[in-house]
Amino acid sequence: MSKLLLRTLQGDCGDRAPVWLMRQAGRYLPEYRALRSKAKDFIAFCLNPELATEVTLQPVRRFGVDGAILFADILLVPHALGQSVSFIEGEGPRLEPLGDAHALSHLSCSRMSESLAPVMQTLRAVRAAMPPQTTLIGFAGAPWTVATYMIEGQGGTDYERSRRMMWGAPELFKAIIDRLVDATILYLIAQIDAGAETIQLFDSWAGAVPASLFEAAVIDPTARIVSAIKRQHPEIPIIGFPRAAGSQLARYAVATGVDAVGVDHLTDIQSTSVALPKRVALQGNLDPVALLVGGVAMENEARRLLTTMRGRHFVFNLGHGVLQQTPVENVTTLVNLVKDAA
Ligand code: 1CP
Repeated sequence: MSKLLLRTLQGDCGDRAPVWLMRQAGRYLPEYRALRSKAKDFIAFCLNPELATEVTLQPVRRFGVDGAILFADILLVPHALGQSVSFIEGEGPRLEPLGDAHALSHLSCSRMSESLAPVMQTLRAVRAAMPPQTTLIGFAGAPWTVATYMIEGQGGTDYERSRRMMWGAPELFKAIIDRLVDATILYLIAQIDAGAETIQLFDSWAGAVPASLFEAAVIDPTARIVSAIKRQHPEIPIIGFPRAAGSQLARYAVATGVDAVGVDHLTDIQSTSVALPKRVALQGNLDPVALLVGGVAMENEARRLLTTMRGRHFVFNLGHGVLQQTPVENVTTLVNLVKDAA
């Protein structure tokens, strides 16, 4: 049986749009919550191949989505570089904030392959256990988004420390981005070698970058990662998701060399589709709150999206991740709707 998601990302238009959902594994699933309580903390959970494999497969089994996204987190990279990272229940990630060149000098790629070896074990195990028509998606955070956590020490800020550094200490900022480019290339090539069939780069906070710095903080680091991966694995499609990039999305799609772009729910996907070269596939862009609400409103919106994107290389997804309060049955309804639409 052929892999619809992989083929669509490689430029084929199949009989229907493939579907997977960002954050399709997570707390909204009772079977996730049952396993989550077995690990002592969230990093240990991600680095336990047995648990991570099971959690990766849960949404594939329950909903029959076309993609299995590796269960891991973008903050495993700073952890593997040697920064202290922890997750506080109900609050989110906490890192030792990175503020000077001395602290950066302690972060090194040399320990990465050892500390992230369990992730590769997870990928191999998922690949062996998943249905043959499913596509295995590897991922990493894009350098800017990961750098914001490393510099701020947490999420949910207005990125003031990161932006202060961009303007006030541009050499240090560039050195952090460069370290992350190197680390991300190593990490993603290892994921592909372990069985990932496509890769997504999450740039969740791309919308916080000042326009004149977008090239340096988002486009250039992404382009370097894409070209390094393509040199070794030209056949692997790469999805870039510069969330809330707005008017910069079209330039991102062309200048980074990605094969597909994620489109958030604030962006009009129809005009984006017209503006982007046909070789670039689109992925998105249902509002996660429409999924949470469900019912006729969700179904009408999903059908509108499918109709709008008919004839285009399109992967059905959300504009951002599944929200924790989302009723599981809404996800079942949505996935079945997309799979039944001709
Ligand atoms: O069990 C728990 O409470 C942990 C919640 C959780 C989960 C399920 C976190 C903490 N990370 C994850 C898994 C995760 N993270 C995946 C797994 C695969 C899947 O999609 O099913 C992925 C792809 C991520 C990526 C990730 N982590 C992003 C990029 C995508 C996005 O949502 O924008 C980001 C920004 C993070 C950081 C992160 N991880 C977790 C939290 C609470 C946060 C902070 C979010 C914030 O700052 O708002």
